[in-house]
Amino acid sequence: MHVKVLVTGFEPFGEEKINPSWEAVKNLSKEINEAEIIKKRLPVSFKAIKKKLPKIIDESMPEVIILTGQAGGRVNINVERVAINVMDSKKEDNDGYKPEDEPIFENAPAAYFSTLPIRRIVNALKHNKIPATISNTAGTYVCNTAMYVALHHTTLNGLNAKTGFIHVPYIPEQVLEKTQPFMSLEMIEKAIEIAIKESIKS
Ligand code: PCA
Repeated sequence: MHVKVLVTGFEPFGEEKINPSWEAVKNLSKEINEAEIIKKRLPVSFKAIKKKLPKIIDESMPEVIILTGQAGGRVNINVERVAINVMDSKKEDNDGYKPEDEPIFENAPAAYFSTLPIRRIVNALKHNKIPATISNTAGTYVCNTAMYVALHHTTLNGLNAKTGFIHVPYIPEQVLEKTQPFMSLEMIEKAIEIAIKESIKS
């Protein structure tokens, strides 16, 4: 069977000119281990994510959904375990919206666990000498919202898609003027490719 994998990265936000998640995703092959790779760039906007991401999922009907985003300051690949039903931000998103203690959806579950094989992905990354860890918080900014929206949508609609989120560190060109951890773009690309390969295994 022809497996489809939806892989997303984000547009830049804050002071940054680029977002390493999209830089890595856009360079992925169109086909990995015979799976079709569908790549999409997402807006850093709480409201746009709630509107657009379910549509993107319905249009592509993937078997696997891997969302990726930048986590400036994190030192390695973070495979997220959980998304929580909260939007809370100290900085405005790219639409100028700054929620405080707001639920993503009213009367919806407090949290969803990733349905990707997160432990297997981290082990495979380490096996390939890529520093990686399971992360127990995707934050409360737009990335957590994207992960929650995707899991809520697949759950409510009974879609059979393994779904989760991977945060990536800055790449070197972003840290020339700040003392922050980084990882090469090539290593991030390889990490996402490995995560895809592990996720399409049954
Ligand atoms: N990182 C942000 C949003 C977009 C991105 O790449 C986050 O961690 O929420």
